[in-house]
Amino acid sequence: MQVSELFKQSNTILLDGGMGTMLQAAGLKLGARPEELNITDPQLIEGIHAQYAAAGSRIINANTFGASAHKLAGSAYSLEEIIAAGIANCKRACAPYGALAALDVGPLGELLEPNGTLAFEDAVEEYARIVRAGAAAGADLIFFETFTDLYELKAALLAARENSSLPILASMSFEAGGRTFTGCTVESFGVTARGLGASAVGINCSLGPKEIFPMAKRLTEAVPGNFPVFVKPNAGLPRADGSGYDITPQLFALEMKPYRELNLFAAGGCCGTTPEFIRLLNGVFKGCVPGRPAHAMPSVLCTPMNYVNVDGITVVGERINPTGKKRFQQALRENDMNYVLEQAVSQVEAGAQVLDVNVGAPGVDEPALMPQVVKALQSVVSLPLQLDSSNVQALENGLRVYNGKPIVNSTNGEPEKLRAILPLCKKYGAAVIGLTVDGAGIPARAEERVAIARRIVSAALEAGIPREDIYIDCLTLTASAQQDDVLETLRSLTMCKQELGVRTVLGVSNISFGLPGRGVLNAAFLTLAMNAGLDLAIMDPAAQESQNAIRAYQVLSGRDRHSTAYIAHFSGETGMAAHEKASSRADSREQLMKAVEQGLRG
Ligand code: THG
Repeated sequence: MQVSELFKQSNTILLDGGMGTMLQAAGLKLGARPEELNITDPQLIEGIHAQYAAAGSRIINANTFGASAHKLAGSAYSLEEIIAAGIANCKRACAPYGALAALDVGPLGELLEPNGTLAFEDAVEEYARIVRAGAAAGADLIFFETFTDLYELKAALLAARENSSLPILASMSFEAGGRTFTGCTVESFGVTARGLGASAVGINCSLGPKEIFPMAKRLTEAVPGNFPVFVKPNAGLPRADGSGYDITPQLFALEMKPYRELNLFAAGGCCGTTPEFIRLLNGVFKGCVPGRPAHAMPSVLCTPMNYVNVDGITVVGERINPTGKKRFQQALRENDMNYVLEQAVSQVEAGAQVLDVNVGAPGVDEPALMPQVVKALQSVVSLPLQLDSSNVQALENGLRVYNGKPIVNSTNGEPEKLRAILPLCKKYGAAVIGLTVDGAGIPARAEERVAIARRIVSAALEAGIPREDIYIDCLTLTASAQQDDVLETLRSLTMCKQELGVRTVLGVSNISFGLPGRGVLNAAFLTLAMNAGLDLAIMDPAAQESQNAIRAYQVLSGRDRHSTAYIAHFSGETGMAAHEKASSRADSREQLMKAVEQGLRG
């Protein structure tokens, strides 16, 4: 098979099975570095690869899983020597069968910040070294597997994209509850890895086919129908006596049958599986066609633990923004993260679903501060972030360290802006907001704003950003100064949604500048905007009139079925219930502030 044909197969292809299992059977001592065998016993390694190729594996993973600088510390061989030998062994075994040789890459064996001490850019550099060695040795593709930290996978994916043009298969390991050891969900993995340029996403290790199946199904639903998905389950669960895994090749094949309906790109085995397991999969996947029907893709923003499906009104907290606030500007100049984190925590409590992050102020080194603030926020709150900056370098620095899929609030319809921002959003897998303003200012009429939106949308699509990740802001003007434009903004919003099929966003509070009773106007405008099709509302989440407008709208639009959320909220506002609610809010506030302190220390 040619690499260029990898994703054009008409049948689900087979991956290989366990390497460790085979090496132990061949007498490898526990504690020995299996990767050194690439040099000390190449025939043994080539022979195992060849057994898999003969069993039908079309992609064979080289014996390079643990070839990281940290894990090889003290070895007589360099990382480059071990990888070169590993790829060479694998290629020799693949050649007679036309199989592809993958550079197999696992976690580095060091914990990344903030859980450990390895800095993100150092992790990128370690992976870059591995990728360069694999590419130089002639690997056909890169296989990242058994990751449990999404942040580490991001470092690996960036390194792969920046140092090779090889296809990348990315696979994480999940516990029975559908989260990795560090808490990452299947959906956050699928969405984030796809955004960062993985060619295929998969699940391997930890569990057997039966346990992995529901997670694999979720993974297929989190990515487009034509996006390749694969699995490599273990041979069941480890036996209690430590004597290996609990299912036979036959039972493994039986448990793999349901996967046919997921129309996977590829399937194989992990710990405990042998060539016999793979051989029996030929029958299981015979005639199984990869790729599922297209399904409407949700607009998703996420962090490892939190997945926001922007379907209907979503609240973006606006308060991490120093504009016009002396105290906030001073905090940023003094690098007072605690101040920023308090703004974050209070907005989480008030019900924000996404947080806008703007750290631009006079005397602030925005490119240096943005990533610091993003990291500090992500160590304390799990909400997705909206990176808000007109400084392209600040934006890239923030995007680089962000863990998950963010949204960028930075561009308008000016061509040079679009040229700078859209490739960044594409590279880092971010959604993007485009404002309907260009060099000539904000057009008064809806048709002209839609014309700018149309240019933004086609530039974004051309840059490779999927339509569901494109958000248009038709711009809230002030009712006091531009009364006739209020309804024009909403008319253009509806047109953008209907004609361009994109999501919409508005900063709500602009509407009321210069008028009294601002909360009333904000809430009324928000209601009109929701009815016009608003998806993201940038607002103060603590503004009760606006939050109540959302609660009411969810009832009136039929989204809050049987008014359940509405009733729960308002019945809690009376008598003892209100008192208890207030004190439980105080408790959770205390917990959050503790987390803030820990986040700062850690
Ligand atoms: N569209 C997009 N992005 C935006 C806006 C928009 N970003 C900036 C702004 N508009 C939305 N963000 C804020 C942030 C803070 C405040 C208002 C909007 C704010 N306002 C106080 C007020 O309304 O009185 C003033 C400061 C205070 O004292 O609290 O804080 O439209 N895409």
